[in-house]
Amino acid sequence: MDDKRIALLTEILAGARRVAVLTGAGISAESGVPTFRGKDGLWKQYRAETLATPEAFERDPALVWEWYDWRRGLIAPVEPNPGHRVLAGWQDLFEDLAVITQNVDGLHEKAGSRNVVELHGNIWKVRCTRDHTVSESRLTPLPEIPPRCPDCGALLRPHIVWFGEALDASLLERAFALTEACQVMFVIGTSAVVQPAASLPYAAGRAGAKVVEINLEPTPFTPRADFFFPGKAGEILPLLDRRLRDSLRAGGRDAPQGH
Ligand code: BJW
Repeated sequence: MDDKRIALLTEILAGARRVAVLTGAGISAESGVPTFRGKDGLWKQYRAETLATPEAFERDPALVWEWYDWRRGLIAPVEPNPGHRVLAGWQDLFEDLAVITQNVDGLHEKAGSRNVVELHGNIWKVRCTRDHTVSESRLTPLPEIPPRCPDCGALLRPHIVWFGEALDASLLERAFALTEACQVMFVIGTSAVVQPAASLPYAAGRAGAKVVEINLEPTPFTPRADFFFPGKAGEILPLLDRRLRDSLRAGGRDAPQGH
């Protein structure tokens, strides 16, 4: 990797207090969670419209739940990888470090990240279709498909944002507020095509933040990124982390300026 660019980014990070991170499926790929798009992505095997829309659920809730039950079984034993862990460690380096994730796998929290905005929901939560109560559900495999609300008997649905559904307004507002207040935004492992999340990096740039993208391949956002590091998040983040900590030590500091 280009040493000069890393040195420049390290200098910027060493002076930053507010950092926001937008993550997508790519950050969990090295933990063994399949991504959506791309050659091994879930949408190659399954059609989004038949599984990840409210219409699909109305048509065939059992089919949709079978797919989620399979994914829950796949994600349950999975551990966070070095990429997730570096981001959790950065909470102690920056005054404000927020992770805005499109992922539903809960791996940022499992790695120890505390300030996480889950834009698309969480696969370990279910919602009653009658009164919209959200509860945690970690049983895998599910004992009954489709599962029913223990209180009222109505169908439960995954607490996940499907295509055509609005994101939780307060979470989206928080994501934009964090984006517009940050000095540096990392955009990691997302194809940057699904709205409204895909608008966040542009909003960060417009608000004056430096935007750093890490991805195996360029995305529609790449031409607008201040830094683009091609490669695996689980390798690039630990490398940036080492360089940042070395530079802080060399400067006689163990945390960025502003602490
Ligand atoms: C690595 C790596 C490694 C791999 N290291 N990198 C036309 C224009 C604009 C918008 C629309 C439009 N038509 C329809 C829309 C709206 C639609 C949308 O954006 N569609 C686009 C696809 C065009 N959006 C919506 O419907 C949203 N809602 C909405 O707009 O509501 C409006 C509304 C308002 C008011 C009332 C009512 C409605 C909702 C979007 C919900 C998205 N949900 C999903 C699926 C949930 C199912 C589930 O998980 O069970 O969320 S879609 C799927 O995509 C999932 C993801 O969170 C999301 C983003 O994907 P992500 O994370 O970017 O993954 P991939 O696979 O795409 O990319 C992985 C990347 O990682 C790749 O780039 C790899 O290279 C990289 N990578 N390994 C680094 N090791």
